[in-house]
Amino acid sequence: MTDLTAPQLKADILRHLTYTLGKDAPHASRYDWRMALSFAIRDRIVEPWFASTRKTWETGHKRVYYLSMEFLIGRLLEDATINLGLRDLAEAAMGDLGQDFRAIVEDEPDAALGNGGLGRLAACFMESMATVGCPAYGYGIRYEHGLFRQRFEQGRQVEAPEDWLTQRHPWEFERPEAAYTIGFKGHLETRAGREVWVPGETVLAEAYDTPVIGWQGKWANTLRLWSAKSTTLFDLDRFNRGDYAAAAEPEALARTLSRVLYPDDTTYQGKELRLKQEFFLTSAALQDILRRFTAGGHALRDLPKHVAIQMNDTHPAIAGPELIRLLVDDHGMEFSDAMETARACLGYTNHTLLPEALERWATYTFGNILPRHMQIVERIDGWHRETYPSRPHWVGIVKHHEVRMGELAVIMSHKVNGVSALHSDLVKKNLFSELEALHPRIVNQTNGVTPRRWLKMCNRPLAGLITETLGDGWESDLDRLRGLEPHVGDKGFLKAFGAAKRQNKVALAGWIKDHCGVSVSADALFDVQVKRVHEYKRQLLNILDTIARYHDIRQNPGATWVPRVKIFGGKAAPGYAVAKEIIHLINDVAQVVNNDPVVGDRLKVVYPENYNVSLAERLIPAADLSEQISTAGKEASGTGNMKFMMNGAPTIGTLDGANVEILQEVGAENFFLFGLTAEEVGPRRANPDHARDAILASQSLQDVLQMIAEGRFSPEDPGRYHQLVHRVWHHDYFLVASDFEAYRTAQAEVDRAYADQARWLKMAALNTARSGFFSSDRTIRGYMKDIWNVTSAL
Ligand code: 26V
Repeated sequence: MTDLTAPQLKADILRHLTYTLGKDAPHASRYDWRMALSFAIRDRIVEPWFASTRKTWETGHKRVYYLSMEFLIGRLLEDATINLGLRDLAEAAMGDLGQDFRAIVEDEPDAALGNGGLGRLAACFMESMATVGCPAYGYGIRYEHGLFRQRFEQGRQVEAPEDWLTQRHPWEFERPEAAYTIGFKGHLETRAGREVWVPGETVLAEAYDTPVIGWQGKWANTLRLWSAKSTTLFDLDRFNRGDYAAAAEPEALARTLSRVLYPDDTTYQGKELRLKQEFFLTSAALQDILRRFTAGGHALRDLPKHVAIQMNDTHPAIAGPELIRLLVDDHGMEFSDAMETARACLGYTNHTLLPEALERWATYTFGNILPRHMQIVERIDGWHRETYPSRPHWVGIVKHHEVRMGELAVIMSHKVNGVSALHSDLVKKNLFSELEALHPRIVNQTNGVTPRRWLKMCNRPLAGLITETLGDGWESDLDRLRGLEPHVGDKGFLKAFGAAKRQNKVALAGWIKDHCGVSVSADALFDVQVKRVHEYKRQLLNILDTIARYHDIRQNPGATWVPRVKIFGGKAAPGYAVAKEIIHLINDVAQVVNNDPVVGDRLKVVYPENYNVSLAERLIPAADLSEQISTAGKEASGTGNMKFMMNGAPTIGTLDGANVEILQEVGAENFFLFGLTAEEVGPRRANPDHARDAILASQSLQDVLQMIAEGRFSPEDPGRYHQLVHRVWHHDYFLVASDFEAYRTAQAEVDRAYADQARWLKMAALNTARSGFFSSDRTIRGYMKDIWNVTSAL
């Protein structure tokens, strides 16, 4: 793996610069150099990739297929060099060529083919499956435009299209030979007693493969993304008649299917195009899976022995009916056998309990776009009703003229999993309790994150210290971090730990100065909340606390203050007005606080634009405090919380999602716990005066709301936040007011702990030392054993 030398790598880079890019070194741009380096690195992935594929074929090993509408990959260049053990060599080779490796790495656009947690989890899983040697394909859509770019104009979020594919994507291989026809609409005909679907529209799904290399290059899998092409290339008749725009219409229309990622992860809105995208991905994947399976010469009844298909949320839940359609209509299997076969292959992961995010399609829309599938869904529902006669009348897939994708996914799966212990419990007890009672199948797989990207790559100072202290090997055996525990009593170690954190903070301070125009001190406590902006995640609670702190500093500037930098990051769905208002408020508060001479370094507020994977890699290693403050019962797991923990940032958080398990691992003395529990939330809400009572009991909250209502942060438009303040008083569904005082108390405890640097560093180091459980390698091994029934091929 590392038998490559710097001169060889240099020669490879120059060869690609010359023969792949057609550029002479003196005239090469940074882009050219990045391409040349990427191709040279990619060359090193191809061998292990072929070897892995070959071995899987030869041994007939079971394969996992991970179906996801989102893969939030980020950049790939540095990640690939790290997993190949070539990072330092690549840096040296580029240096020899007069190029700055860091600048080259940062020239790569993020592949932002996802919204947030769900998509990033899929990316971490791909890396972990390759690391543990689980033969797998990821299937997704090759969106031309990923998640929108976010800018602020006078504090307001403005969206612009993202265009990662306008540059060449050096990691993928186009596979024109792997293309499938996907049908929509049309009608059904009965031929020889069988239903036949005659689609009214068709598009072509063409494959693009990206190899995913695991740690130390021992195994590589494939991420296969589908791009939509027209089945009829070009309308020559129209062209000849001079109607040039119309001639290109079929191509343009087909391509809309893979044009853009849906940017709304808050509310499901029965949009036809979304359903078509979901079917496009799913049908292409299943056709590909069956083609590969039959090429292996097996009988279709043996599918579950060789194939495990995981549905990442309900987005690909049409996989149940589509697999049945392919087995019955195309391969002549009996319906009941097809049911059994499909269910033995399929698994479903639930990622949210929020009712507004659960997918339901009007039977009208569903039946219009997928007439045969509508018929099959009804057949499945009937089968389920007959198989479980005790099924309550309100349970089922088709209800009130809607197809409920959650119920469909559960019924079609042999295993269903939640993503943290608490969440899985709630899925079992609330969301699917009746289905679970009829046929228990819900299990837990607590999420994880890949320590290669989220520690080794993004935090070189800390990773270096860990290797110095523990030696090599922790990267793929993260429980070894426990070996740091004996060192947290050692002053020298703590000092080095603090120095690593400080180095990251200094680097971030420089970046903030350059990109946000705000000077922050690296001595201040860096308090970070980065994630999608959602009411349930309660960025509002954080900014209200920030205002309270601002108010107190102004009242008493002479007191001893632990200086803080409040750092926010995250996008709001373009149509989510309340979330956008919260962003605006945070930016308005930043303006006032950062320019108040009374405050100085005691408090700063920064909100960099366009939070994405790359920015996360910059912020998380520099964080002192991790904000995980959702209303209990609402955050399925969280994965950012795990990244902060690994990077030595203690959490201030509620008992929600995986915070519960973080608290368990790290111990209460190293976690700032506050707030209502999931069980207390319901009864609290039942009191119609809950917000009013909480506000009247807190002078501080009254002052804060008063300041906002008076226009202290929007002097040019004093009424700007009247509605927002009104909502806190009268429609505080997420219990911001009820948790406010508890949050303030926890924040005061944070100040006290940070003021004692020896105590703080110990807490921080213990967070890293006890984060081993949150490696996605552990999660993937759990899926392999409990859901997929597949072993490592290594
Ligand atoms: C939902 C929807 C609704 C329909 C339209 C498009 C769309 C796109 C994405 C989503 C995803 C919402 C679910 C989600 O992202 N859940 C997050 O999953 C993370 C990984 O399991 C978990 O850590 C977070 O707590 C959870 O919010």
